[in-house]
Amino acid sequence: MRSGTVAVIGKANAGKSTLVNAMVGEKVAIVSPKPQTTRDRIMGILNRSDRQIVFVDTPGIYRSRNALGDLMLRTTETTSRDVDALLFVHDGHAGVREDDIALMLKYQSLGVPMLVAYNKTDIMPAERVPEDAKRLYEGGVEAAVYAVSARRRRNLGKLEDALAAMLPEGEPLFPEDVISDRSERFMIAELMREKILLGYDEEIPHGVAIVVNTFEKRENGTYAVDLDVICEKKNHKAILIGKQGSAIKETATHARVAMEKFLGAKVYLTVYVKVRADWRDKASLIKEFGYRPDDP
Ligand SMILES: Nc1nc2c(ncn2[C@@H]2O[C@H](COP(=O)(O)OP(=O)(O)OP(=O)(O)O)[C@@H](O)[C@H]2O)c(=O)[nH]1
Ligand SMILES: [Mg+2]
Repeated sequence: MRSGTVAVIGKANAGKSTLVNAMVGEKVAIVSPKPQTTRDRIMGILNRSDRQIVFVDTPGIYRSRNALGDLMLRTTETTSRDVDALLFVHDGHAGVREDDIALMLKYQSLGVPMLVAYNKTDIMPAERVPEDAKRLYEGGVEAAVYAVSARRRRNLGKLEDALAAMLPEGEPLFPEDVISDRSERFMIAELMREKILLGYDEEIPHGVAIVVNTFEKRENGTYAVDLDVICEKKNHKAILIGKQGSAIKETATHARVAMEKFLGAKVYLTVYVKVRADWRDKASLIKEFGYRPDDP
């Protein structure tokens, strides 16, 4: 039995969370077209009779502009040092730039075995893949490059086999029926954040945190969920709510449907929008809203 941990790292929006979900076969991490979707490390666990691969999804590498961003980058840094292997996800569609190579070299230098997943091959000309791979090798990247499409689940079997071969022999780290280290409560908050990422322009979702006040399973099997959408500014609150509450109502409906799918039961969802000025630069509020990635 091969078993171990694989940190999934790379620039923001490269498709790390999409790839982890595709490999695990279940949605363990939210996905959106906006960079900085993932804020925390999230384990997604792939179980087979001969292997257990514990993927650790991480916040994408992005220029930080606040204390939350700093924390996210630190999370990725510390996670990368403490795993059996690294899977560097590259957005092939965006091309290969000097800073991509520099980033790969930086992680390669940690001395942890590394593979590159060259992602999004479904939306680019096939002939570019070998050209780009050559540029990476000429730039000093030593890791094997796997051309994949996380969205179309292309070439993932080969990548999985290559990752498993990098892991130590040993007992599984988690029971076989576990697919994530995160609670249902966490996922509920994340699904709300995902729908906000999808529904509003960038500056709004990046300043949003979700606080779940109530997450309760009732006797009849339904769930009661009561949550706060925290934003940074008064005018953001107005945009989030929309005319006569229309915007937040629509977003909450999308979120409720996603929560019902995830929990397999009916959900009664209540949402309030609140302002906590510039919380992303206030350590105590960052912590209060659940971002404590430095904790074990
Ligand atoms: N066409 C295509 N799009 C993809 C693929 N993989 C991911 N995407 C899209 O890329 C966007 C970003 O995906 P995520 O999985 O959220 O990316 P991420 O690397 O986790 O991003 P952060 O959490 O912000 O660092 C989403 O719109 C995905 O649907 C792929 O293989 N092909
Ligand atoms: Mg992500």
